[in-house]
Amino acid sequence: MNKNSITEEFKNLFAGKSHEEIQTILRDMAKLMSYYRCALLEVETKFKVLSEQFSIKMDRNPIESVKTRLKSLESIREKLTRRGYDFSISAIESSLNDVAGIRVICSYIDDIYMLAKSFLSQDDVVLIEVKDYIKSPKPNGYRSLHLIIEIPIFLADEKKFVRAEVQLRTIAMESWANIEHQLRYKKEFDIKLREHMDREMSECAEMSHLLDIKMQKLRLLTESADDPDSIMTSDDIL
Ligand code: 0O2
Repeated sequence: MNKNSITEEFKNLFAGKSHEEIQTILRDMAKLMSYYRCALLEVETKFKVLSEQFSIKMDRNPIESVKTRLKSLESIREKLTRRGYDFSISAIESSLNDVAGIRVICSYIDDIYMLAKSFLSQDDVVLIEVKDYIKSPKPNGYRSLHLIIEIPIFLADEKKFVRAEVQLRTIAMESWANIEHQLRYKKEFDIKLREHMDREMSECAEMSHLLDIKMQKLRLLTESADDPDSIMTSDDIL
C-alpha cells in the first residue's frame, strides 16, 4: 500500500465527523498508545531485572537482548481490517494482542523456558495464552515462544491492565525470522519462485533448529548435566 492510499484510509475514518469528534478520537488514541508504551516499559524492566539476577546466579547471561516495539497505526489498521473489524479503540483493545510487543533474544532454547517460567511466576503478570511455536513450529518453520499476557500499569489515579505479547527466541530463530520477514515483503517473486523460497526457508529453519539443539547439548555437556538430551518445552512451565 502506498503512502497516499494510507492517508486516504485514515481520512475515511474521520469522514462525516465534527472537529470535536475528531479531536476526541485522536486524544483517546494517544492515551491508548501511551498505555501500551507504559506496558512495554514495565515488561522490559522485568526482563532486565531477570537478566541481572540470572547473570550473577549462572555466571553467564541467558538474555542476549531485549527489544520493544509499538505496533504502527497502519499495521494496527491492516490487522483489524484483515479480521473484519473497524478501526476503533474497543476493537484494538479486544482483538489485538500484540500492539505492545517485547522480544527477548536468548542464547539457548532452555533459557527461553527458564525465563518464561520466572516471568510468569511474578504475581502481577496475568497469563492469557501461550503459543509454543518451538514445540509446534508454523508450517513455514517459524519458531518462537509467544506469551500473551496482561500487566498492570500504575497511572496517577488508576491501575490499568494492559495486554502485551512477549516473543522469546534464540539468536538463530531471530535471524531466520528477520530474513523470512524481509523475503515475505519482496512482492516481485512469482508463485513458482515463492513456493521454492518457502521450501528453502523451511529447510533453513530445520537446519537452524539443529544448530540450536547442538549448541545447547554442548553447553549442557560442559556443565556436566545429567541428561543433555532433555529439552524443556512449555509443558514444563505451565
Ligand atoms: P510485526 O511486524 O511483528 O508486527 P495475535 O497477534 O495473537 O492476535 P497472530 O498475529 O495470528 O494473532 O499471532 P501470531 O501468529 O502469534 O503472530 C504474531 C507475531 O509473531 C507476528 O506479528 C510476527 O511478529 C511473529 N510471527 C508470526 N509468524 C511469523 C512468521 O511466519 N514469520 C515471521 N518472521 N514472524 C512471524 P505481525 O503482526 O505479523 O508482525
